[in-house]
Amino acid sequence: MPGRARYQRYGQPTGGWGSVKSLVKQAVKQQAVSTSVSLVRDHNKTGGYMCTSCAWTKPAEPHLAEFCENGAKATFWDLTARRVTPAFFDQHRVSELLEWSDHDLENAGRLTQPMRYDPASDRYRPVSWEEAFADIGARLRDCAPEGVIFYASGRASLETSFMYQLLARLYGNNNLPDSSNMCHETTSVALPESIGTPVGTVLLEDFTRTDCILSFGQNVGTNAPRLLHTLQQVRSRDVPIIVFNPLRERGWEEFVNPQHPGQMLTNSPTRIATQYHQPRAGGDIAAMTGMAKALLALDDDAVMTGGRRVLDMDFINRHTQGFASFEAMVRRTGWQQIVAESGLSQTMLEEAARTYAQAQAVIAIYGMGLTQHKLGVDNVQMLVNLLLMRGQIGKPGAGICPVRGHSNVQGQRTVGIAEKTALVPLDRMADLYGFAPPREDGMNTVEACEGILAGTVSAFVGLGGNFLRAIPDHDLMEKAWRTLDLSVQVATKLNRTHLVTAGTTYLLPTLVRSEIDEQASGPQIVTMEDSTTRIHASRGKHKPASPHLLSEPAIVAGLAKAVLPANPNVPWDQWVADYALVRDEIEKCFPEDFHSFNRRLDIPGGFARPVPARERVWETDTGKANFKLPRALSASFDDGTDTGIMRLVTLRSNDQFNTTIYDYDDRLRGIHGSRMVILINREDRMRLGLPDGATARLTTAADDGVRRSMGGFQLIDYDIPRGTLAGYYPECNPLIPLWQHAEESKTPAAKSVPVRLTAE
Ligand SMILES: Nc1nc2c(c(=O)[nH]1)N[C@H]1C(S)=C(S)[C@@H](COP(=O)(O)OP(=O)(O)OC[C@H]3O[C@@H](n4cnc5c(=O)[nH]c(N)nc54)[C@H](O)[C@@H]3O)O[C@H]1N2
Ligand SMILES: Nc1nc2c(c(=O)[nH]1)N[C@H]1C(S)=C(S)[C@@H](COP(=O)(O)OP(=O)(O)OC[C@H]3O[C@@H](n4cnc5c(=O)[nH]c(N)nc54)[C@H](O)[C@@H]3O)O[C@H]1N2
Ligand SMILES: [Mo]
Repeated sequence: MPGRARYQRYGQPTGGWGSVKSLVKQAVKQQAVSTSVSLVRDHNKTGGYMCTSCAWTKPAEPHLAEFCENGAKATFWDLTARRVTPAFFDQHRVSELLEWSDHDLENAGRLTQPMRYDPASDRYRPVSWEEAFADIGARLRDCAPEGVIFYASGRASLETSFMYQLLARLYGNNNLPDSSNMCHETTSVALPESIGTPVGTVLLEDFTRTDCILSFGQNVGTNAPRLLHTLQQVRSRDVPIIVFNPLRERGWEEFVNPQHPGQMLTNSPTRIATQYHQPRAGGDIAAMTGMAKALLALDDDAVMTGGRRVLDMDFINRHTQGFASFEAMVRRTGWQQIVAESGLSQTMLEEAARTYAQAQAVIAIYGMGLTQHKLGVDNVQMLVNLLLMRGQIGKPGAGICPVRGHSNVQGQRTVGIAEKTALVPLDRMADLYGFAPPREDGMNTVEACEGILAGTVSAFVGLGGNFLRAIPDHDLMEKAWRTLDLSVQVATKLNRTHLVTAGTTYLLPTLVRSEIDEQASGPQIVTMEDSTTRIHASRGKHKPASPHLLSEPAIVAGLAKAVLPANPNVPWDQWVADYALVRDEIEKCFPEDFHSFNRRLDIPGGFARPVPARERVWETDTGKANFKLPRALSASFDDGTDTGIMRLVTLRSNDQFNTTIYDYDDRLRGIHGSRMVILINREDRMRLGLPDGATARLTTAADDGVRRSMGGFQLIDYDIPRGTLAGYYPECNPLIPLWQHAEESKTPAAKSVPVRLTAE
């Protein structure tokens, strides 16, 4: 059990021996050391399985070992020898398990059998698959379809996801929220308006051609560490990398490649960021406006002196719309305001702009630091504006690069897991499967939560994930969850969402991706889409954790057959027997993306879906790339007038994957032993009159009549801008009001929660 946190700044580079030590510790803890050989042979390799951790792309020519510290941890965590059997549930009542931490619950091991909650004994009891499906089917048939949610966390394969969305639509709704709603939904709303595509434009090969990288609000060392291999190569060409992040994240500072014996022996790191700017949380629109202003000034000089233009006027004139009003807005905005909102000096922003202006091919990388704000959409569109000024989209070595989260979160959207009907080829599905698909938009994550709170949702089916821990307003949501009639959770490990029980609650355990998925036609292949739109095949290699597990496609089919009338156009059993048939259906529904799907499975490095913006074809309302005006300079909910309000950033540690907590070491930030910490600028702490290491309470500054307050946080003096605080997700989620989400995308604003800090 964690106690007090110890903090000592981590002076070592990312990767290196620290990384090796950390993953060996996990391998031993999970009794999964024997899987290490396969890790080298099969992980992210053609013919092997694709990592379940992040969505970063897998190269055509992999490294000898194509994995990172955190991918290896995720794999050990999946292939652990520990088991949660029916005997475990005999020993532990659900009310007892509710006291366990997120770490301890998942650390208990892999679920082995389908279970149903028995309220009389307060225990989960084993149930046969037949009985579970039949009962769930009968209950769902009794529900009004519009009150049932089909949630998906972004891990399930393209095959499972396709079947799952079809199940929801045949059942009668488009209630298909997914983890993307809490994540890069902001990207999916912002990019189509700007450049006519919901996904990034950059491919891995662009990194070999780029001569400048901008990075905003993404923590590469922890959340997409294999990207560091690429960045290291980029840096070996002396390419500048400009980072904007309130925290100095080690991954952006220095990296020693554990797969590079020379570097390991000498411990001589590669410096990654060449400029590191620390804006305040929510200060990026202002920072980017400052860079745009500096670019205009450099361009004015060039025009005056007859030098080389900084703006790409040819691109702007031929390919974009809205530049004049964008330019006017930037010229109108004063430096004083920019500096105040961003927390960065004019000199710093001019320096960043000068480096950007000198480059010919620029990639902009970003993550949750941009998407999880009130004006998250404006954040992303502002970054696109910066690129458009210099024609940096749709040419080799350049483009916009959102780094996605879950390993198939982007792909789930591609094959129809979407609550928005406009994103799905419903007419084609109607023809293919002979039914009338529901035409009304379904609920996204926030709307599903609102429905649960309002009592209009009666049942929740979760294909993976830990919904109740991942969403905002935990306390309100847990209470409301108990009023659901039915909760069905398809999962690999036990988590808190499984323990907050509904009228009827089922736990349906499934295979992990690295396990062999044997069906009637033999071992199966599944596919997923990475952050750069490349589709990869994955073949499990390990013996399943239990003989009772079903694959995700088999579970979806089992539910579908139990709830839906038979339909000769949807042969669920045949699909489960041979997933190649599901890929044929995906190809029929999405022919542009998936032509010759089964024949392209093993292209090294995957095959890329077409992205029109890569070819400078802009599928927007204007037929051009649109400059979009930000609505304000601050992306946050608080307007900065009350100095008592600080902005809380909620973060992932180096020892977690979302709500899965591997351990209590955030090595790269130097924090060990506890996650109940708040990182604070020393001056802020002194201003509040609090001693170093004091225990503090955070209270959300929102006047909606709900008190959201948490104590027991240990303060740590940290290199963080004044007015910005940082704490861990999901521990801090009770502080986030459900209604504080990004406008338009409804992504919860987890990166600048307005809070007040007091002593305890
Ligand atoms: N090992 C591991 N890998 C993961 C995950 C994991 O939990 N563990 N999660 C996966 C998922 S689902 C996702 S979505 C991704 C998430 O990966 P990231 O996008 O990296 O998300 P976060 O860790 O939430 O934080 C991002 C960074 O944004 C910075 N930041 C916060 N506020 C601001 C701001 O206002 N402006 C700027 N410029 N920066 C800001 C934070 O300091 C932090 O470094 O990673 C995926 N990969
Ligand atoms: N405050 C705050 N809140 C956030 C965020 C934040 O940065 N700050 N980030 C948000 C983001 S970006 C995301 S993506 C969400 C994540 O939200 P989710 O995707 O819902 O949560 P995870 O923690 O990834 O889910 C972990 C559970 O998934 C199950 N699981 C693991 N592998 C598999 C599998 O292969 N199949 C199945 N069926 N189940 C599996 C296990 O039972 C495990 O307990 O959280 C969001 N919430
Ligand atoms: Mo995510």
